[in-house]
Amino acid sequence: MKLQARPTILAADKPGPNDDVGLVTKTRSRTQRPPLYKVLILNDDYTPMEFVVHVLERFFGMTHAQAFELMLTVHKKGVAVVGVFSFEVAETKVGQVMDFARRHQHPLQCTMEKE
Ligand code: TYC
Repeated sequence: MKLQARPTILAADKPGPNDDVGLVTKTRSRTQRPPLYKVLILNDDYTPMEFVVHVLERFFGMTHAQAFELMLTVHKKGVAVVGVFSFEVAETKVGQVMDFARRHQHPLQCTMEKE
């Protein structure tokens, strides 16, 4: 017959009255929301209204009616928020609008700012 090796519990391993036994503690860390960025479109005296309407339809998924209304707001007030996006999406949209305006030789300006 074989002798079974038994684990020896040393004094140092034995739980004492102040040890955490059977307690699971969780550190709750608040989940941070990623920052959002407003994309703004600015008025100028030269970009044709229809071009701005087209930009809003093409890059911001607006209907013709929505785009026309927002274009008029920018025309009257000087600036308007086109949408709110993650940094990467906002950056892409600004780039697309600026590139499209430049290619058509219109001075239309589009910027982003942290919300
Ligand atoms: N003010 C321009 C015009 O009278 C039209 C315009 C509207 C230009 C909105 C830019 O973001 C703009 N032709």
